[in-house]
Amino acid sequence: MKTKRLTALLLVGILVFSLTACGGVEETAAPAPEATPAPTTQPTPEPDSDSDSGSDSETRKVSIDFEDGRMGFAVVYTMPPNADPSELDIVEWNGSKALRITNVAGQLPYIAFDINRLLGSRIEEVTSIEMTVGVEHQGGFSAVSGKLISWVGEDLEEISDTWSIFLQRVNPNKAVSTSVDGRFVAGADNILIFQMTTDNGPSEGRGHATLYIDDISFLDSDGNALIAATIFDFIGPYGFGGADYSNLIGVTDEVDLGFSGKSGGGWGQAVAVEAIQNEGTFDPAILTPDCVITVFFTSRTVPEMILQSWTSGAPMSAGWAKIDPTYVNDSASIAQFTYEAMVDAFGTADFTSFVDKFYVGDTGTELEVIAVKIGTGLPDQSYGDSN
Ligand SMILES: [Ca+2]
Repeated sequence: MKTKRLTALLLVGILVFSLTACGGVEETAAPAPEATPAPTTQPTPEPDSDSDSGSDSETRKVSIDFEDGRMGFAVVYTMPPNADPSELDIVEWNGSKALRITNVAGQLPYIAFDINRLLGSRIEEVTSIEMTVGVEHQGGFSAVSGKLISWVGEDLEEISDTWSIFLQRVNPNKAVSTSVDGRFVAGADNILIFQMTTDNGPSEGRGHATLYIDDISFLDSDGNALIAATIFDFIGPYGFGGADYSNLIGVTDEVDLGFSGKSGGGWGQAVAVEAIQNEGTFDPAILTPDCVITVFFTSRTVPEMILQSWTSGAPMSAGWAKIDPTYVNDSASIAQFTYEAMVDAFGTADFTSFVDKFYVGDTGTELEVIAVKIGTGLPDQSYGDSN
């Protein structure tokens, strides 16, 4: 496995060398024995003239090697319903320091990296990302796989590439994202998320995976790794709140309605579900006294809930009842809509007769609804304690 890593690094070196020395002539050169990636002997006329002189003129291969012990730029993302509240630390692994992800609740880890602060304005030069990923189970090897997800551009569009460790002899393996190619925008809170999506460990009796990440490379178009400023702590995009349950009331007997979706801003609807009387899956009978609908979302503005009616005799003349959330957490990633607010806006408590369609819509900026849950409100408790 060490040889594999070495070969990969050598290949990168050779590619960089052939690009700079031969002006872009590609060749599938066999890894020459101990080919020292000759520090450019001739003054190569570099096409990009304004790259930093001096400090990083030598070919870099790794942006983050964890040898400085810093990991504040990475956090565990716990908002998705299947997210594991994993623990992160830095340990000796495979001959050097690496980031360790220890499973806590048997769910799937999502680790977010603040690539915006790590790279600053040079984030826009990133054409691909690579990292070394290893897995450990109790009593043997089990396969794992996942995704490298990036939120790119001004609108934090989500794009992803898959990674896997299917065989013991390729553990560790490389996780690579090439779809990020030039799509990061500086200052737009773009982030990178490492996610595990499958873990064969539990079904093979080996428990949950412990994962290791090392040697993260943010590569530019020349194949050079950009310097990462590991001193900055993770801040992330507005609404990237994870388990921030501030301001929210408790909810008991909560169920996930299974609704999710995205809207592109401009008062669009991320979730639109017809009522069961219209062959849809939304049952208006669940809107009972004291119910609270809790919406988990990502957006720069707080979403609204809409109840629509086109049944004759409906109380609201407009046909739409727009409901603002009664409670929103500090990081604006979770909103709660109370029964009272629904009745107020809809004009009647007779939802079963009149609700034809249920929506969660944006209020002018792009919205992703991650989950919609309903349960009975416990105003005297906080959401974190009741769940
Ligand atoms: Ca290391």
